[in-house]
Amino acid sequence: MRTQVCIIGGGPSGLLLSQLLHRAGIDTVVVEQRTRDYVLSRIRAGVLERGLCNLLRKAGVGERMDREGLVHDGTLIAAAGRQFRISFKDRVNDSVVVYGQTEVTRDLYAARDAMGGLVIHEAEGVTLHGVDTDHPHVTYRKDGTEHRIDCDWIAGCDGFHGVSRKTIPDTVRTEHEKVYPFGWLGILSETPPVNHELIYANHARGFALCSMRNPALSRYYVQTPLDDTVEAWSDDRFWDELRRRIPAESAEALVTGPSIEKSIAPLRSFICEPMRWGRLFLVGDAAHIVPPTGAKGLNLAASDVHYLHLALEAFYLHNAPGEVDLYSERALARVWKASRFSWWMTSTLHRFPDQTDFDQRLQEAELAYLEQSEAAQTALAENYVGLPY
Ligand code: RFL
Ligand code: PHB
Repeated sequence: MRTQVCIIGGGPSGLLLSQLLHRAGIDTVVVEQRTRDYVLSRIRAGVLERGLCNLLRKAGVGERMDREGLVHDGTLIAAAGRQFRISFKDRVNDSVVVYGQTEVTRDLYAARDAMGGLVIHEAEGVTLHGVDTDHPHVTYRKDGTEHRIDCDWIAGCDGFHGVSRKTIPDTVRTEHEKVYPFGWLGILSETPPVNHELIYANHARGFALCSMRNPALSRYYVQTPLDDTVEAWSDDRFWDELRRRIPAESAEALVTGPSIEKSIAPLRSFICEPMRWGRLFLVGDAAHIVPPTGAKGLNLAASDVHYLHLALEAFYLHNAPGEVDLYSERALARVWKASRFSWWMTSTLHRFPDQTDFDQRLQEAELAYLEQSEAAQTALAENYVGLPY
């Protein structure tokens, strides 16, 4: 088989890239190791920046998001028994949209089906070859048979545990990493959200977040030690712990019910440089991970897709082959800024196991400054709604 761009990974990055390239007349094949049901069962991001919303519209998949997504003009920060609101609208005249990653992925698969695009599922042993030549190819096994795809370019959209990044030799690749000493335990429950906007809570017992997917579906998180297991957390224990960490009025208003999903995710910051080697581009979680506190993971994947689809369009349609050389630098400039913001949100809102009294007082001062200073709120709002592409 032959295609112009072989895309490894059928998550949001790979599907969005394939859709945008297709609309520009560029041929792609998506190779995914899991089943579609598995990909659609992963509960992940919920907050979409304007840049991602615009890309979905450009890709022709924004219609349901525009109809069902919840526009949020601000967020609540709770600390020391008080809470205050940061208005994105007042500070930077912008907003975010709450619409689940699962729904984004579902819409992208529907669009891919509608255009008759190829997604190869359950591809085993995906291997990249000749990446440092002008004629790369990808091999994989399916149903016991070995297959080969020849292409001009490979887009590694295969997430943090994928094969693409590891194809870049150690001598070329630099990985920057920070692992945080805690995780997030998240649950999804078919209950009305406790508040119409998100609540980020700093508490002596640990961070908590109240989020949502729609008016009948809530998403909540609590900070947990790294060695905690899902089995140790009954639904009752989760709800009790959440109530303790959020402001009293919210705790009283909280509607609880059975969880329909429960999982623990460790928190890390990770950036791989460069994001291009030869004929391979890294996109999204394959190149970088941010802690979820700033809601930036999926949004960074989207800005990578933005830079890459324009560079490939320049290559194929506008006789401007030099644009692909700028992809890594452009994408990384934004990745580092979003990583800084995610690190700052994480550091400001969590309890660290080795937090000294001095660290604690600095955190309290940071939150007091955020509550009282319009400039500090503008900085948060500007980053939360997303820096320009
Ligand atoms: P994905 O979603 O991991 O998709 C990669 C795909 O590649 C496949 N794959 C392979 N395919 C072929 N061969 C191989 N060898 C392969 N190895 C892997 C995988 O099966 C998969 O289908 O990466 P992508 O597309 O770059 O998308 C990134 C986002 O999923 C991620 O950044 C966000 O979910 C992060 N995130 C959030 N981001 C936000 O912007 N806002 C949020 O509110 C937000 N909340 C979150 C989050 C992530 C979380 N977790 C669990 C990590 C909340 C949580 C709890
Ligand atoms: C979510 O709804 O899953 C969510 C929202 C905001 C975050 C992280 C996750 O910062």
